[in-house]
Amino acid sequence: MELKFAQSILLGFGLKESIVTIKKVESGLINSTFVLNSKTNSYILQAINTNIFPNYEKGLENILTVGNWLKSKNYSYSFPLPINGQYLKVENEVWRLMPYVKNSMSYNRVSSLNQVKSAANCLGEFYHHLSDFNTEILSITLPNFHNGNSITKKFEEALLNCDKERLLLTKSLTNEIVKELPILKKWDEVCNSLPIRVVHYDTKINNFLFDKKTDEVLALIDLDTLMPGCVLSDIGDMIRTYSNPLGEESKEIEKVICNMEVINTIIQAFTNKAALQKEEIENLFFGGMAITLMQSVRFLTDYLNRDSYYKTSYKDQNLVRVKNQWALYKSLRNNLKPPS
Ligand code: GN1
Ligand code: MG
Repeated sequence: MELKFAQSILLGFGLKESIVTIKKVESGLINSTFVLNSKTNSYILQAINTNIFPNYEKGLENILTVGNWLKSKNYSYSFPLPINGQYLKVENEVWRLMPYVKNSMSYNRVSSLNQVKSAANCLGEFYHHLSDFNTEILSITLPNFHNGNSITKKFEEALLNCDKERLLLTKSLTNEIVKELPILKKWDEVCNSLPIRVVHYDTKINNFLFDKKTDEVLALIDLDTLMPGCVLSDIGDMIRTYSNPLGEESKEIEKVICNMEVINTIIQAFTNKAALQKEEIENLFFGGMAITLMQSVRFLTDYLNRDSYYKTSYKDQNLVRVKNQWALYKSLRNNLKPPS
């Protein structure tokens, strides 16, 4: 990104500081993210992928409504809101600017149980403060986002219409994954039987910001998917990403084995803070397993569709992601029993 362009966006948000440096943030598979530094302040500038988030205006309303609620509840973490409560449209692109959370950093994989506990505490407090929030005032900005049936259908369509070379290359893996699809059906049944809550829907490890000095969580960020849903989506994505010792991009597939100590820590810390119902607690393990399978199917669908959804930086990256998630799923399945 050119300095001149970033400067004009900043001005569009009414800020007259001079930008000194711009750094592209490489994590995140959907939006494009940059850190802007002026002499006195730092900002996060993001271009929203409007193909994937066509309802971004409603999404912004969700973010502001939940942000204001949490402010009134003394939530102990940062919840960085878009500056001016607005997005800026420039030549068909939609931009938002946010304050940079000072002294923060993120991880793609876990390196201590303290990080796990700190993140689960943060999510637990989020659920605690939002337990009496009326979810009906939020918009469903991504209909069927974690719906097992809809994800299965998209996968089956891809199997019919996809790149035949890629299909051939993934034949045995695809067959194995197809055999597990009933788990996604079970997922829908379980989720439909649980209370509707405010769900972040993207609680993967690199969406938690940690304090560079203390290694405690400062914020849970990336709020485009904030909408009504079921707690298993969030605890499931935490289990999926925190229990994976190497992170979702690792090519060392044989080393991708879930860490049960991490999973038990997540569940214990989370349930200590968030007052959940018995049926929710009973299904937290299952949530991790089902979300990991769902992510295997989503990456495989995108691989078959020639990488049209997730950003990739090398050939067959989505296939590596599928293999990684599938290995994690199998190790979870060995440890966790789906509900009967
Ligand atoms: C996407 O944008 P990002 O990287 O935070 C995806 C998540 C997946 C994740 C996998 C809207 O999240 O659902 O779990 O990639 N977001 C959307 O890394 O599809
Ligand atoms: Mg996201």
